[in-house]
Amino acid sequence: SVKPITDTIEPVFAPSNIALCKYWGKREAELNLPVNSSLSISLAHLGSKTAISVAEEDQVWLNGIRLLAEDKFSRKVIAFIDLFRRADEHCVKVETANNIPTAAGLASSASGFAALMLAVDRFYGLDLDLKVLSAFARMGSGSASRSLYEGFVEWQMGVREDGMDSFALPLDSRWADLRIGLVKVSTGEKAVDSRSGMNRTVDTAHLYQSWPLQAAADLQRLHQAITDQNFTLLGETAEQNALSMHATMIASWPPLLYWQPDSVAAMQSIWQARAEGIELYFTMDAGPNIKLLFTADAEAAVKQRFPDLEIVAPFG
Ligand code: 2P0
Repeated sequence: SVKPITDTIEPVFAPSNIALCKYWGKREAELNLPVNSSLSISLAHLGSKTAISVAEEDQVWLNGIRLLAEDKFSRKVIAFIDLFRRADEHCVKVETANNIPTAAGLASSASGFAALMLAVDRFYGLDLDLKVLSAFARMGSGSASRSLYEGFVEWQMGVREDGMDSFALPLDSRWADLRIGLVKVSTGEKAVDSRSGMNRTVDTAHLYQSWPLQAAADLQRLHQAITDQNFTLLGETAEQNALSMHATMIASWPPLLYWQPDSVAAMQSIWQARAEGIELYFTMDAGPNIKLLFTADAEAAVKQRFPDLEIVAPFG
């Protein structure tokens, strides 16, 4: 149990991330321990900024709006703060601002809990090292473990029961001309959140049994692709990994299909582009939006097909 070292801190930033090898399924729910290791790429300037200050009563603000105390996100944030303070100690105001659409499959909980972890570290003067911050951020939201770093990041599943070896580390490889394109099919709240979605898949889909093997093989291939700067291998692996994850969701009961007609239209347009020789691939998370993977030389051709694209250069 610790006391804040200051009444307030400046906002702390953490990037959002997109997994090329997905995290899908927990082996332990309390500590958020994953069934498989995952590998992501952080989204540079897109993410969350979080500040904490002492307050009269606990309160969570999201994008300038105060959330109700019983709001799901608000309760998760306060439960996370409670990992680091005694309940009777002091109240806090947590202010988070996202520059990405919330709950639209663009992983705002990843950057949100990573920024919250960094803010908690500063507010309470914990001065924990990044591995420990990543392991604690994981308890707020699994994918948050990866949002502590820029660039390529691997979350190692770990084997320990206490979860302290289940944290993310950055890869030291850069890929200057890599681009990510965000195709916004829908920015509305989704009906089934990732946590319930993955639990349902683990509990009801026989197809899920093959997922850990797929993920382990894809992780190896992605390391190879990054080492060799082999974009075809990177794109093919990421796309197959995402579709394999979605296959396990579709095979759940009740079925879980995050796709909308526009998601499928985008996939078909991507496959058509590939048939025409453009190196364009996609990945998708627990939502209808499509994330494009391409390199700088294909940018003009990609923009022609997806005019409203938000493009991120993860390595600047
Ligand atoms: C990922 N997703 O690797 C995968 C792909 C969604 C699909 O990590 O229950 O919000 O808080 O640990 O981190 C989203 O799941 O779930 C996620 P919890 P989280 O990006």
